Amino acid sequence: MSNPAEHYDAIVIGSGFGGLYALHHLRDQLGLNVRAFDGAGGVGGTWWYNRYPGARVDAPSSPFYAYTFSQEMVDEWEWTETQSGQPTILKYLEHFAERFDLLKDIQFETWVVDARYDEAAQHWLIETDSGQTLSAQFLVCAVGALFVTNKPDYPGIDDFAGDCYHTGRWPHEEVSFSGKRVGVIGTGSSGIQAIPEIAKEAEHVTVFQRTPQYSLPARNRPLSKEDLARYREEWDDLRTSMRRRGGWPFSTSRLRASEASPEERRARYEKLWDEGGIHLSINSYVGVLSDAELNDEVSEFVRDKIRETVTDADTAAKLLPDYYFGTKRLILDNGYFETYNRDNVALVDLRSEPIEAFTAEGLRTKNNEHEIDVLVLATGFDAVSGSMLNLNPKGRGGVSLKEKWDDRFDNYLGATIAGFPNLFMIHGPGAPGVFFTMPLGGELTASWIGGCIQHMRDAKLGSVEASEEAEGIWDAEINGIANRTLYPQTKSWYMGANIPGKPRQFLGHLRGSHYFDRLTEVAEAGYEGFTFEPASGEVR
Ligand code: N01
Repeated sequence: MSNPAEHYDAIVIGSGFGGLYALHHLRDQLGLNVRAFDGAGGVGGTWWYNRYPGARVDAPSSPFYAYTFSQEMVDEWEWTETQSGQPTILKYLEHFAERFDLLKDIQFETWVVDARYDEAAQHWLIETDSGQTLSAQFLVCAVGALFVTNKPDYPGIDDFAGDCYHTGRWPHEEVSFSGKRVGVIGTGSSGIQAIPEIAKEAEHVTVFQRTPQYSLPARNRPLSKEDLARYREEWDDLRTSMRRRGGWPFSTSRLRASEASPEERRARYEKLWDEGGIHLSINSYVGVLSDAELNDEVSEFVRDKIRETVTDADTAAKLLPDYYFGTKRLILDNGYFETYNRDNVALVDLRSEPIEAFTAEGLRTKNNEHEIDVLVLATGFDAVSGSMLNLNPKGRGGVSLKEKWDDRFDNYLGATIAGFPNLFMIHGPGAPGVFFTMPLGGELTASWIGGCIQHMRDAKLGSVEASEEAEGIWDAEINGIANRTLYPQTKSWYMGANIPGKPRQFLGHLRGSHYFDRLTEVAEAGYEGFTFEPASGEVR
């Protein structure tokens, strides 16, 4: 790498919720000289890429899936639905970038293709695909927990001659399904949101399902002016409540299932089902995600709903999930199960009828040929670790992240990695990520990173690095939490189980509020678990 012409205090990679806030915080609140890069053509991260039909936030209410730090932003942005669609969220992020004058410091359509730590200079050297070289003392990786797409490697898939779209890389121009026979592979959050919309337009849709899913009615509705006004008025308290209650300002149930009769429990599940959203999960009874017997009861309740909704009994049977409720990402849908009552929708259960091969005209399963014009891959992501490995920074001694994370995604606090000084991650492995509100999680993490940088500036320190011992303790802590639940018993992207050959490790922190308390405690204990080096020269 040639000598960098430009030096910054910090380089931020990514301009989604986390990266944009990191740029704002480090530049405008700490006064650092910051440059940001994004390979996309605009801000938005996940919301820039995932523009498939039906893409919509699955948060309980849009005002809480937003930045929380600025009362002015809360006051001026008019959310109109409880669960906003992708175009609205993208507009919101564009508005944020303009309002805080961030665009001038973000270089779009630019991929960081190399990042190496220079131990002597105590800074990172960055190379972009446009041939620029830059340096920065700190590298903030806001590269997205759900960015690297997972494309199935079925024999002949590249021979398919029709159009093929991945939900995570949806084209920016209009995609028309009118008069088309569409095949959709994948029934996670993306597939379940897209299928009802595609079915409204296409001549025929065949859904290829590997694992049936628990999906709850989203019950998206207009957000009343009164609710919005109340949120604005109570914003400070709501924000505190979000921070304390796992990302959302709602209380979770303290009711004990053992103190209610089966009839009372059933009535409660019905009420929560009618309310929609994630209420069945958080507001039924204590322990739904850790008590197998209680979970079985809620699972069966949802299966009954599927049986009631889907008129064809064979199709309904194929749609019944058989793992613990909530241990794969719970999905909020807008008429997903009802879609199977349409004449133009068919379901193929890949567990009994696997895909054998693709042809130019479609695909062949064990028992059938399926001719299709368009293939939609809603097959998810190499989640959380994938985007960091895609960047593959090289730390001390030139050791790459791919080498370090060969068999385990060791890190400290989901935000730092031993051997990679002055590098920070937002939503890294072991951070709460999707188990907390992503925008607030990004804000809190970026603020913690800013605090660490400020601490170093005040003390004239050149580098900060997590210790391997701290990584071990952290690993035990997050897995200890996960192992007290039913999550590890299910094959999911949370466990890395959706990607062949990926190490199996729980990729999130299940107690988001506790996690952010831990970040504070670590800082207050003088950044326990980190080692600092004095600045080797003038900190540039
Ligand atoms: O991806 P997924 P996603 N052959 O991994 C199947 C967030 N999100 O893009 O379950 C056949 O959940 C796979 O099957 P299985 C949210 O956090 C949020 O839908 O692994 N099928 C599964 O059905 C979510 O969890 C929002 O057996 C294959 C599907 O593809 C995360 O993103 C919206 C296959 C992938 O589901 C990822 O969701 C959308 C193969 N070879 C997403 N490989 C909102 O907030 C995979 N599958 C709005």
